[in-house]
Amino acid sequence: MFKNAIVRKPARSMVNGLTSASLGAPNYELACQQHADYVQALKECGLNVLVLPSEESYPDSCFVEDAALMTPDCAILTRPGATTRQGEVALIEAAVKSHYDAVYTIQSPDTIEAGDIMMVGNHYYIGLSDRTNADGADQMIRILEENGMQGSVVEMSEMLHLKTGLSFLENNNLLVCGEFVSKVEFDKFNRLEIPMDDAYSANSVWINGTVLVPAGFDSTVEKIQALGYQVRVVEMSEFQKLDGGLSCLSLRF
Ligand code: CIR
Repeated sequence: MFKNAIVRKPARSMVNGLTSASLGAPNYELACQQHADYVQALKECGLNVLVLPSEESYPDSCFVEDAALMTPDCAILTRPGATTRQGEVALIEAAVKSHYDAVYTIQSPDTIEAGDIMMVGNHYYIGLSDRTNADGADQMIRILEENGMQGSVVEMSEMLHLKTGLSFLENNNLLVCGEFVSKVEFDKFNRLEIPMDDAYSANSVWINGTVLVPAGFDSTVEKIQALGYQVRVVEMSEFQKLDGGLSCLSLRF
């Protein structure tokens, strides 16, 4: 069960955020409304939500998930592979330290973004993406092992982050999309395949028995409900324009 979440309000500068999508610039006012509803959804799932102020110097800073990994035993501040995002780590450090005694930091020059890390119980799958390199993953795995957890790497070549195309919904259920559909690493899971047309909804988030799903993906909602989960739909259009999914907007622990 998760008890807490940390989020950061979007900055007006989000219009200059990194993206590979061709969906146009986000509308800031609408993004703020969607963000407020996202916070409401986290609260409905029983979380205490710490809402950090917007940070204009960092257009992607609302995507807090990438700057830290929160485990039950310790937190690890990352070192993003996107150089324009590296300063986000210092910005979130105090909030992370306010919740954890043990806080580690990934050291330069290695890089890792926590959007590439999927927690499955005590095990952490780490995608080797354009943002996360093998040395960054090794550092992370060493820290996890020192703290009684394990990690393993997943080769990837198409998606932005590991969790862009994968979501663990607990009870062995895993949403899989695109390059992850046929990966042997995930054979042991009950895989729910998300077709490429619905790829954005492969980033859904399990929180205490409820699954947050982005609006507009009815067939994903039906698949998840058929497994017995409650679903809470969240409008995400303005964050999708920046390649940001539901998981990216919060740290949950
Ligand atoms: C970026 O490209 O870094 C942001 N525009 C989106 C980050 C999405 N984060 C995530 O998937 N964990």
